[in-house]
Order: sequence, then structure tokens, then C-alpha cells
Amino acid sequence: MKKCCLILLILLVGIALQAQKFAPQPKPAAPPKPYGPVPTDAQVAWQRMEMNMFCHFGPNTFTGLEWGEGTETVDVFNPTALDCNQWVAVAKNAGFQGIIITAKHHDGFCLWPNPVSTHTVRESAWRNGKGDVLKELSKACKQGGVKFGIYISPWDRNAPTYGTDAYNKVFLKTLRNAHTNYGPIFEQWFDGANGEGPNGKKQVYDWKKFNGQTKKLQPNAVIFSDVGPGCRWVGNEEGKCGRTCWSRLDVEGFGPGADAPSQDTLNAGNYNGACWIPAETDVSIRPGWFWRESEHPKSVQELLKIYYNSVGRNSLLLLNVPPDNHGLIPAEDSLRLMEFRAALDSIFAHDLAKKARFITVSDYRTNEKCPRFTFWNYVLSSFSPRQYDGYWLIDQDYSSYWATSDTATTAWVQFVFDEPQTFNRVMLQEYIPLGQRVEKFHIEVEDENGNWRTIAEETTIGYKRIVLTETVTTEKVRIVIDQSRACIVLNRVGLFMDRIFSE
Ligand code: FUL
Repeated sequence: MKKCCLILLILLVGIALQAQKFAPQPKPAAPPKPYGPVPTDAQVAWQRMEMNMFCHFGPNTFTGLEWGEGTETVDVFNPTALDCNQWVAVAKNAGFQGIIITAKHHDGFCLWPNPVSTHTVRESAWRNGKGDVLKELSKACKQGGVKFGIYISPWDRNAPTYGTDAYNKVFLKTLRNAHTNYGPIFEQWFDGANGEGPNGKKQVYDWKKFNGQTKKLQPNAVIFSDVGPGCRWVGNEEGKCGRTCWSRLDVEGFGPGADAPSQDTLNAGNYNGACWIPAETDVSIRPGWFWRESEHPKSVQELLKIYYNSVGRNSLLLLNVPPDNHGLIPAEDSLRLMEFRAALDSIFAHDLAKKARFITVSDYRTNEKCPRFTFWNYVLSSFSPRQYDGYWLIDQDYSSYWATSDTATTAWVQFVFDEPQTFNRVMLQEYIPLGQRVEKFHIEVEDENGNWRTIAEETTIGYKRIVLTETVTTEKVRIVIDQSRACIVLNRVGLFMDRIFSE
């Protein structure tokens, strides 16, 4: 008799669940309204690239200088075996989505035949003056499916007009030429550095025109400078973004170079910044920006640390990998990058969060009358997940997310597993097309006695946050958002085990 009742009960539950599957879904709740400044589509696409490769290449590659004087003879530039396809192959295999080349560094030498300069590849003996690095690299990028970006230094130690009004016109023509002949460009990099010193030449740059023309000619290019407008300098060259990092910045009254906000501000952003200007972390794989025979690439440990401190802290990583005097990425750098890639793959290939039996949330956006009975709700959702429920934190679609009701600015999501999981990295992502919201959160795990223990307390999340925790083994993990500036909108939670990096 008992057995019969049990079978009947199971059958009834089964039918109820199936019926639920076909039952009309409640009208989906309206999506959250954007909060604060939000990124453009180009900025979202840029941020999602996560890691790009910087290539410092030019006369300095051959002289060993970091800042060329501008007086070097053009024949100094003589790569004997330039092969941009090799750069692209290395970049792709390492997982970089784009390459940015120093088309003109501070010495003024142009890697393409810039018509408004006489200090270019055209004047050099290299390939009888017919060589063009931008042409070769942009073509290789297109063929390889890697995006192409350009660094052009405003500071120019060679241009005769530098320090006069006329230079702004020369610079605009220089930009125009690069932007019309080698596009599309995903990022335009404006360096704020200037070493003229108090008695040197003073150039008042026409940033309005530089940015305006760039936007017109390359509307999808994200413009980098200390203060954006597309993305900002992270404030140091050590590969370290702030633990608190807002993608917002106030630029009123500020400018690139000497007019930039403090490096601390650039590192953390402004809590109430009026503009969406995310941080970009530029750092070199070697001690210098340009190749030197005596220098060597950083270790995998150092690269992983940089990764966690940049991509893992709401910043894009622009890692400089300088080609050598042959015009090739040296074997030791390329090998190191492959080791770095293998390490990242081994850490991030297995997302343990996806193994959760239940994902319950304290709140989600809905029009349902009684949505708070979260466990049951999850059981039902596993048949056809409710929009904005916790399930969307582990799916593949970037644009699906967990979102709370408008009034819920604190909330939790809990992952329950069938068996204990061991991890030490927690990845969180906010859905940034709707702005950056979270300002305080913590992570808890349940121990074998059923006690909850906090393993991390942090501030911002942004596009991506990877929290390094102690190694824990648990069947239950809870992410608690303690403070959000508007309702919570997260599109990813991941749990990973890193057996390689140790601090
Ligand atoms: C700095 C420059 O002075 C360095 O040479 C390098 O190009 C780095 C990326 O930016 O401001």
C-alpha cells in the first residue's frame, strides 16, 4: 500500500512538472532600466575582447633606446625577415583578439609612407623604400581574423613643426592617412607621454579635432588616451588595475598627458563619473617596451598575476610583445605566451558552477504573484527557466542575465551541488550594457557542519571580476550582493580551480 502511494505521488509530481512546462508562461517582466552612464556598442565589443597584443616596433628596436631622439637615420630601421603573419599567428594562438602597432612612436618615424612626413619607411633603404608595415600587418590581421589597432604618438621629436600650431594640422593629416588606408581600426591609441621638460617645445594639442576626425573616419574605433573618450589609462605600467574599479570617469577640466587626473583616480575610476570610460591595462611582457637582446619575457606566474589584476579587475589587458630586429616575435616570447595560454585554459576550461543541481536566488524580476518560494521555483525553472532567474548566470548567452526587481539592491544567489566542489577562483560579471552597479559583495561557503563562512569581501564587479580565494571544498556557495546602486544585473558566475598560480 505504502509503495502504491509513493508511486502515485511520484506520478502526480511528474505530471505537475510536465504541466508546468506547457503551462502559459507569465508575461515577462520589463528589463531593468540602464543605470548611470552606459557603454556604446563599440565599447562593449571592445571590453569583451579582454586581451589584446601591443607591438612596439620601430627605430628603437634597432638602437636599444626606449625613447628615440628623432635624429636617428631612417636606415636604422631594417628588419631583415619581417613577417606580420607570424605576429598574427602568435597573437591568435595566445588568445589575443586584436593587435595594436606603434605606427609612430615619439621619435616620429612612421612605419608607413605617411605623405606629410619625410621620416618614414619610404625614405629608408628597407625594401628599397617600398616597405609598409601597416599594410602588411593590417592585411595579416584581416586574413587571420584578428582586429587591427594603431598607436600614433602625438609627441614627435622629429617633426619640424612640433611646438607650433602647424603641427596640429600635420598630425590630423597623419591620422587621416592612417585611418583611411588601413582600416577598419578597433582602437586608436593616443600616448600622453612627453619628455620635453620645462625648457622643451610646448605643443598645445587640438584634442577636439583629433578625436572628432577619428570618430568620423573610424566610427567603431575606441579612442584610448589617459582620459578616453573610449577607454582610459589604468594609471601605471605594472599591469595593475584597482581592486575597486569603476568604468566611470569625470573628464571635465582634464585632458591627456600633463592634464590627466591623478594616477590613483585613473586606477579606480570615479564613483560618480559622468562618462563611461573603462580602464585599459598596458604592460610589457619584457622589462622594456621595445625589443632588446639582453631582455627576456616575464614568467607564466607573472603573466597570470597580471591577468588577474587586469582582466580579473574590470579592465582590458593590452600586453606588449615587441617584435625583434628581424621583424619577428622572438621564440622565447611566443613560447611563454603559449604556456600562458595553456595555463589560462587549464584554469578556466572547467566551470564548476555549471554542475550545480540548484541555483536559487533571493529575488528576481517577475510578474508572478508568488515568486519568492525559491527552491520550488528553481525546480520549475529547470523545466523552462524563468526570465531573469539565477539559471541565466551559467548559460552561454552574453545577453541573458539574472536581474532583481527594481527595489532589490541587496540579494543573494546560491549554488547547490550534489557533491563537494573544490575551487579557489570565483568569476563574476555584470551585464555592462545596462551600466555598472555593484559596490559591495561577499562570498560564503557552507562547511560540513552546515555553518556558513565568508571567504571573500570585495567592492566592484563591472564587466568581469575574478576573486582569488583560499581553496575551498563545499556543496554550497553563496554570492551575496551587499550593496548595489540600482537593481542587480549579473550575467555570469563561474567557479574555477587554479592549481598553477600562487601569490
Ligand atoms: C608610454 C611611452 O612613453 C612608452 O614608450 C610606451 O609607448 C608606453 C606604452 O607609453 O607613455
